[in-house]
Amino acid sequence: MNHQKHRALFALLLTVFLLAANVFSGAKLKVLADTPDTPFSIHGALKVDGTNLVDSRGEKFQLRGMSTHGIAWFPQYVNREAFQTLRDDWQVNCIRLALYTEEYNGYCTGGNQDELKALVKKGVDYATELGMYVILDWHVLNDRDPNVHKEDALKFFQEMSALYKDHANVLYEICNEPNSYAAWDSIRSYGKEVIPVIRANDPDAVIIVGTPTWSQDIHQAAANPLEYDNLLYALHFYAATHTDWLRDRLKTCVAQGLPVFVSEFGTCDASGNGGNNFDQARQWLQLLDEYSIGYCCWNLANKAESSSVIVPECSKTYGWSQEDLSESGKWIFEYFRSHN
Ligand code: IDC
Repeated sequence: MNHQKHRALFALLLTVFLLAANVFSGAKLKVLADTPDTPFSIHGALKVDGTNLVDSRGEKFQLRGMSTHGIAWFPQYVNREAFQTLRDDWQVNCIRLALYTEEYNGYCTGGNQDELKALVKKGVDYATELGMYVILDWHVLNDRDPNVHKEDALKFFQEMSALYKDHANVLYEICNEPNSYAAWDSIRSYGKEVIPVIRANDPDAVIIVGTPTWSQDIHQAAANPLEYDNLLYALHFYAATHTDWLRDRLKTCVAQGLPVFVSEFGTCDASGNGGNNFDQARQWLQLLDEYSIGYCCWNLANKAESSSVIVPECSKTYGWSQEDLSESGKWIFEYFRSHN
């Protein structure tokens, strides 16, 4: 037998062996990653245990990732090479796909829903192929109260959870940042409608719930949490705006038993475009590391704003080098890499 045939036979036997190993171990063959050592192949399905997110072995697990900007505005960064750059160079394990609901071309305000969903699906496919975790972020912001577009949310999450019920690397974030008049009661009642729709398809899904005042009022959720398991409550910070007082709130809520996830943070101020405060950002991330709380950085785009990690002059959509990164980009790149 020649060399090529040998190799083909070996590959075939290996595939049969791996499939059999999966079947006999009773493991659900959820995601086929392209290389054996990916975040997902190592950590598998996640779940919430007390205040911790844990991996399939029950060990504390921290999601660390980048959030896209609004995918309607910056679709070019939803590409496989970008995610691979983030996984391999930046050493992150998670991508958050931000789907604005209300802003210009938002999903519920004139955006092409089919195209936006196709983009979300591409994002999930790439993350899945690369063995990364991926968060579907229903990016409530200008709509303030998630109930404003509840019907669309129910349809979106019904469709996505049916599609991804076997993808244990997919997490659902049901309302980015309720704000102004949107009280916890109102968010809670929205959760009581949306969560069961997801869980009917995907009973074990980890679901992230936004909290009042741009996802800062986690204490309101702690006082009256939703009665489901596998939930994480969102706390967002922007380092030049939110400091000790919000970190103290985090400590108090965790002590009360609330599972928290920082699905979005910035090193700058809350406008997304002020000066960076790296000293505060470091204090935040060190605290989150100490608590094993995960976080995603805002944002993967080259918009002319300080929270964008790529400089406006750079049109590369992957494989960025240091000079392609903004000040915040360089800082967070270093922070992510310092973990390995
Ligand atoms: C900002 C973007 C900005 C965009 C604006 C739209 O950075 O380019 O024009 O949204 O309203 C959040 C939000 C997030 C914001 C970000 C910065 O979740 O959508 O992005 N921010 O303002 N919460 C606190 C800050």
